[in-house]
Amino acid sequence: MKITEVNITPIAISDPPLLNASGLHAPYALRTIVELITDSKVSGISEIPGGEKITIALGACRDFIIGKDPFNTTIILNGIKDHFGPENAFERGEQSWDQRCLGHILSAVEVACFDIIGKETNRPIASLLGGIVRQRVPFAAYLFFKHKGAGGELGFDITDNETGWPAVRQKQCIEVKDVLEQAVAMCQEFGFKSIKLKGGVFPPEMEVQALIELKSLFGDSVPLRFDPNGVWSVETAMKWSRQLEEVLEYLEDPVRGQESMAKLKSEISIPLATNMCTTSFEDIPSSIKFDSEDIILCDHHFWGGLRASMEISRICKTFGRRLSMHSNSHLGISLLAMTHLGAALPELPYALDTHYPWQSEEVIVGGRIAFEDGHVVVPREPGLGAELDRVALNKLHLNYKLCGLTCRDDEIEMQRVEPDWKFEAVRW
Ligand code: GKR
Ligand code: MG
Repeated sequence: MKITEVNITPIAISDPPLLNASGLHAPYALRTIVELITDSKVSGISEIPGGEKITIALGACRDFIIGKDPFNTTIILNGIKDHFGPENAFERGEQSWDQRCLGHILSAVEVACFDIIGKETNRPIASLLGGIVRQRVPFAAYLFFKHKGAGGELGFDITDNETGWPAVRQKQCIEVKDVLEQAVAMCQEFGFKSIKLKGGVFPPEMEVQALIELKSLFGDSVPLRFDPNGVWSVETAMKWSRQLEEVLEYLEDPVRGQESMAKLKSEISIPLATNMCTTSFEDIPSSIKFDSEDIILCDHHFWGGLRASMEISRICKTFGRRLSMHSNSHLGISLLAMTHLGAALPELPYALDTHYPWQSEEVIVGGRIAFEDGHVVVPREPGLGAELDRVALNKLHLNYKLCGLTCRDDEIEMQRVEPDWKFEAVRW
């Protein structure tokens, strides 16, 4: 079997004006859909963060993919790694999201190959990762401070007369009471049993107050996490963490860098998690040396694929860390890949992050994926368990061409609303 076609389609999906330490989400989030087609006409698909840089880099990989057997994934990925050379941790950048390219590309190619292998062997991807350990994978409610709107061309996708999550999703969220309303609506709609609040937007006292009120509203049965994306100083984090000791399940990237995380970790009892300071295999030796976190937030899009994520899970176990999962704005192909990984991981101590409820479109046949009591049911169909909806793909590709965005830049978007706003790596 040989891969004969590589189709790379950049798309733009509606994204609400969510706030984070890097600024404001633009009306569209950029994703890239990759499709590999074999000489026997089997198609394998994947989804990764998008933009011009990714599209160009993926295009440069065609020669390492065309003519190769998708079952020889390691050989294909090694060719790509050799071509690009190593990416260092510095290239991740200071923003809340990972700005590297190589991990994304490896993940795109690997997931699409696995989709093909699954179809050829009549097995779901989770089976190829060691088997289905759990039939349903739990996800968490991911709360955001935000401006009014749902993103996209119109800015809104329903009238103000709606109620429940469809209405709350479009509402402004800038006060503690709004956070509580958003949490209730999202948990009621999707059945989530864990909550994460994205912080780093307002001064710590306000965000900590929101967490304390969430805790008293939901009680101990709904674990809470909080993520200010590294914009607190160590002193600020020491001060405010004390108030969160009985409130949080874990605290995600309160401060920047492994050494600062380690300093904080030695002083407080809340478990610390990261998707900012230990973000690749190269970071593991210094993570162990400094003892910088308790939990690594893996993301197959950034760590180089599903098998790499299984490896990080083993490393976590070896070095006394636990694994949780990170997300960015995404559609169903990514959600399904995360679900297969979640189904196959030997241990899954935490519900996975997902931005999916904030999105409204889909690119797979059958439309939006349903959450069942806060879980996604692991597909039993071969491969990922989804096929491309080509009409939707064309429409979202047209969005990409028309929206004028070539990369994510939350600072520029924020400056459209607050012209003097500037990104600061450490703000409080
Ligand atoms: O979507 O604004 C966002 C998040 O801040 C995202 O960029 C982060 O990568 O969710 C992510 C995180 O856990 O840091
Ligand atoms: Mg994070």
